[in-house]
Amino acid sequence: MKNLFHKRIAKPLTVEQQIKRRTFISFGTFFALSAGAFAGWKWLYNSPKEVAGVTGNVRAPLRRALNKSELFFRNFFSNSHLVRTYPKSRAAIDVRVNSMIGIDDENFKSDKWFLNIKSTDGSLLKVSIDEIRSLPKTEIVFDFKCVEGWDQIQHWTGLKLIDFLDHYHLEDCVKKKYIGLETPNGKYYVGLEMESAVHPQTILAYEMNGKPLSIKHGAPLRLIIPVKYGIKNLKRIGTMSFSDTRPRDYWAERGYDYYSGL
Ligand SMILES: Nc1nc2c(c(=O)[nH]1)N[C@H]1C(S)=C(S)[C@@H](COP(=O)(O)O)O[C@H]1N2
Ligand SMILES: [Mo]
Repeated sequence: MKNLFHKRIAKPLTVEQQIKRRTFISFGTFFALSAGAFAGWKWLYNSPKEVAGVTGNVRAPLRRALNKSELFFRNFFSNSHLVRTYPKSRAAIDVRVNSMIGIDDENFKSDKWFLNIKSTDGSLLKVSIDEIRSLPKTEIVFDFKCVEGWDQIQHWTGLKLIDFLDHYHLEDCVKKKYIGLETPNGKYYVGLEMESAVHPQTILAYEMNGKPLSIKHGAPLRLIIPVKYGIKNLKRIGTMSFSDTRPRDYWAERGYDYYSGL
C-alpha cells in the first residue's frame, strides 16, 4: 500500500515534460517583461544551430528559445531592467562636459574617422559614421550619473549597440563575455560585460539634443550606456573588440569598480 501511494504522488515528469514546462514558464515571463526588446533578439532566432533530439515535440518558437536558452536568458534577465526615461522637455540644454582623456589631441580629424571592429575571427571591419547614421535611429532621455557626484537628464540619439552587432552579423562576437572599447589613440578605454553592452538602452550615440556631437562630448561617435556610471560611457570610440577575459579599463586600473553599474 505504501508503495502504491508513493507511485501516485511521485510519478516523475519525463525530462521532456520538465523541459516543456520550464520553456513555457520562461517564455511567458519573457513576453510579459520584454516585448520591446524582442526585435533586438531576432537574429538569435536565425541562428542555424539546433540541438537535435533535446526538444522534440515542442512547438517551433519554443524549441528555438530553448536551444538558445543559455545566451538568451543570460541577456534577458539583465535586459528586463530598463533605466527610467524622461520627456525631452526635461533634458538639459547646457550639457556638462566632464573629462577629455584620450580626446584632447588637436589634430584629430573627424572626417578621417572609422569605427574599427576587431572581430573574433581575426578580421577587421571598418565602419564609417555615414553607414552608422543610415541604420535605425533611436533616442533616449535619461539621468546620466557620474561617480564624481553629479547627474543630469540628457538627450542622446544614435544606434542601439545590439542593432549594430546584429546588422554586421557579429553573433559570434556577442557570444564572448566582454566587449572592449578604446579611443582612437588608445588613451581611454573601458571594458563592459556583454549583458550590459547588448542592453536595449545601450547606444552608439552621434547626436546630443538632436544635433551632431561636439568634440567635447565625444564626436563623431560615443557610447551611451545608461545602466552604467559615466566613466563607462566612452567618448570618441575608435576600436571595439570582444573577449572572454576582462578588457583593460582605465578607471578600474585606478581603483574604481570594474562593473560600475547602477
Ligand atoms: N574618451 C573619454 N571618454 C570619457 C571620459 C574621458 O575622460 N575620456 N570621461 C568619462 C566620464 S568620467 C564621464 S562622467 C563622461 C562624461 O561625459 P560628458 O563629458 O559628455 O558629460 O564621459 C566618460 N567618457
Ligand atoms: Mo564621470
